[in-house]
Amino acid sequence: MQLNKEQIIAVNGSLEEHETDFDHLADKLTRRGVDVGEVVAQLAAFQVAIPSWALGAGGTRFGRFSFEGEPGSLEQKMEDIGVLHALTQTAGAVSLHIPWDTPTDYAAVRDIAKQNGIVFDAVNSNTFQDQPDNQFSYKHGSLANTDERIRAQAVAHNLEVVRIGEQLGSKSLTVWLADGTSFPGQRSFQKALSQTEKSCLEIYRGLPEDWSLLIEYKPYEPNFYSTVIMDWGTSFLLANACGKRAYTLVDLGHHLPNANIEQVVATLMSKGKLGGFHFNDSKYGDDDLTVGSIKPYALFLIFNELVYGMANNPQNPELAWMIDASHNIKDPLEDLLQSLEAILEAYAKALLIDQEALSTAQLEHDVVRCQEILQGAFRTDVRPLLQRARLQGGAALDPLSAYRKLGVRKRLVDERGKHTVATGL
Ligand SMILES: [Mn+2]
Repeated sequence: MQLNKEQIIAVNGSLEEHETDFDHLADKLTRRGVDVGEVVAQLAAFQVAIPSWALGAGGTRFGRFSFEGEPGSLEQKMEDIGVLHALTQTAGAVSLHIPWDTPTDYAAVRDIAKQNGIVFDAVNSNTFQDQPDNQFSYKHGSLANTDERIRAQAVAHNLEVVRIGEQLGSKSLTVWLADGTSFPGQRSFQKALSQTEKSCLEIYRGLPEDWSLLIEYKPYEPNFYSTVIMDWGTSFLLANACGKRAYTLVDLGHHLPNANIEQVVATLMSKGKLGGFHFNDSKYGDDDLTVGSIKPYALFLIFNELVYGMANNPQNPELAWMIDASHNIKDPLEDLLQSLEAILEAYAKALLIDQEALSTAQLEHDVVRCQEILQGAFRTDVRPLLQRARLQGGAALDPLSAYRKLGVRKRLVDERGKHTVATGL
């Protein structure tokens, strides 16, 4: 299924209310010294990759409730991302998970991507599950395993993922390791870390010259006593050990409660080592909830550091942005539309922060003024700016309402049936 511009323009209807709202906001912001056209252009340029595993209903460790009309193949997943991109003009990339979404027909997959204006972002490897064709099990670890043959198998899998990505135009590999222990004494921390470093280096040396390695971290789960790459510091030291094209990847849900993620972002960007970013939201742990559904102010503060870093840290590469969320009670496409909206809202609000005034207030130790500047930007209803950015690209005024008015889910169920199941968690 593909949405065309005519359908979207028709469902947008009258733009009168939008124009009134936009003009009012633009006047206000212009008086505050904001270059509104520039903000809209930055919003329009912002693209977030959709992971191939987020198009179906997510699972929990207790069960999975299927959602009707789920994509049953990679081609159908790409079509779903095409729908998101047509509605928002923000979802112009896909991040593939191998082996869940290994292409069988590369030409067909490249074709669908082209038709829908989608590029291939970072590819993701999987050594946290055993695959049917694996000789050895990852039960006791992969890149950090005590057994050299198992480490070699895990390194070979990562390089195989790179070969797949190369055929699609990807330029980076994301490694997230489940390796760790669930009980004290189970493994030597030092040996596990040193094996991981060696394995990462082997992967890094196998990358094409224009590829990057993104190293993700997470404090716990599936192991509950220790994880080898548990925090940004461990990821950072592994990235440094590998070389200049290896970076840390921050996933919002991969921190212990109350971690100051905005400070982590600032530190990594100042060192030129933040390579990728995974969006989601959480209340307790790696909950993978819709972006902005729990802590929108924290997301805004993180975006403040990202915006500052993008403007002031030329040593840091362009970031690979991705939504990494998945759960089991919403229509996955509606969920992703909500996430995309929340990401752009936080980004827009961060772009409104008067950095010069903030810097002055900081120098004057005017703590109250610092807070007023941040919260003034946060309290602004920026939705007319998001609407304007979308309308300029031929997307929907209100993507979620357009999705419902166009009856997308019903059409997908008619096409695919009620009982298809998407690969993924
Ligand atoms: Mn992630």
